[in-house]
Amino acid sequence: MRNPHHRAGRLRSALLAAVLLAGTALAVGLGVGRPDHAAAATSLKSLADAKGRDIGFALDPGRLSETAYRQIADTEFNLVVAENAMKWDATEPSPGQFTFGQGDAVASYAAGGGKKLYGHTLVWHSQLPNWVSNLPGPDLLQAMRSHITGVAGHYRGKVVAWDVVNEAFADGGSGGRRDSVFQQRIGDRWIEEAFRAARAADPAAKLCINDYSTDGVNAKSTAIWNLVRDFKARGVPIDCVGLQAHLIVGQVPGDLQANLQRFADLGVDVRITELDIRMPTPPSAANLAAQAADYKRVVTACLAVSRCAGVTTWGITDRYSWIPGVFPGQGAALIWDDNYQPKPAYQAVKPLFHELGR
Ligand code: 9MR
Repeated sequence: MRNPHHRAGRLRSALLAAVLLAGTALAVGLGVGRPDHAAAATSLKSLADAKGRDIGFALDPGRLSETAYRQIADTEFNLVVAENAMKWDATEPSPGQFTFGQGDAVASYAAGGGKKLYGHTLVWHSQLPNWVSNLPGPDLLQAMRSHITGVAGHYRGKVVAWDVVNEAFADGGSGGRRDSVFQQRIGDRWIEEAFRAARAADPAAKLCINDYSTDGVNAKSTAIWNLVRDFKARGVPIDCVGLQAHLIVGQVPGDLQANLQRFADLGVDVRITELDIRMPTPPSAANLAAQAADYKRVVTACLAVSRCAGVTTWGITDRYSWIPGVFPGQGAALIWDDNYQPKPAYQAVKPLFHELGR
């Protein structure tokens, strides 16, 4: 050191910085960080509200008793979807016996916080009770209609939109339907039967078809595009298409925006419904930075399409994400880490709602 005074000054600054850092860490640890109104003024929610777009998250109502979960849920999102609570196994575990306890917890959380409620999902081959899978064709159609009537009727006037049909198309390049019980026993018309029943049960809700690996232009997304075009031509009710966007870091399709736009051009709304972007765990700094750029790409693509209603992430914190359970060694896919700290992806997404859009 050429000048001892500079050295002492640097030491003092370093000490001060350390004290400030420790204080901040303590405050964050104690949950006494920014006052709520200051957080709210710069939240994703407030920025999305100002743009007229939705920023949503998949809610597990069992987690709301956790302070950090609740604080982020309250502050950062203007739309809520039930991660599991409104699925068939949760809402009609036995024939005609509807159980809405968990679903109602999600609905009342949304209503209490002035957030939109998104319905997920009326008909899906997964999380389907055995009694449904075992029905012969005519009974299955009847059971599907009455399930839709029961669930969409119960939430009538409360949901802005329903994923009426989830994951009905096959993986791979066939462009065909998934070989589900509905497809096998009812045939092609099962999807339109579901949409007609949903319209009758809740005429105000937007009715969506939702799927994964349909984010770019490919055989599967084109199969859905063809279905929407056909429904529009024949007057079968359909209002929106959900792209789940369960993505892998570094692999956001370059034609995501073009894909959103081609659906919008059919006269339906579009939405990113289940966004997460996974990577090997533990996450490297490079992958977290790449993930931030990827989140930015996805949100930017939505904001660039005026009929893109918004973006929903499939959870809040990496701690409770579905990914590690299904893809061992993968995770870190959301925008808050295991300890509820905002990740680079959070910082990357936030200004977009400010800068871009209609
Ligand atoms: O996140 C959900 C997880 O808790 C459930 O165990 C799982 C059961 O299949 O469903 C997960 O959510 C799925 C969503 O409902 C539809 N698209 C794929 C999601 C991730 O599997």
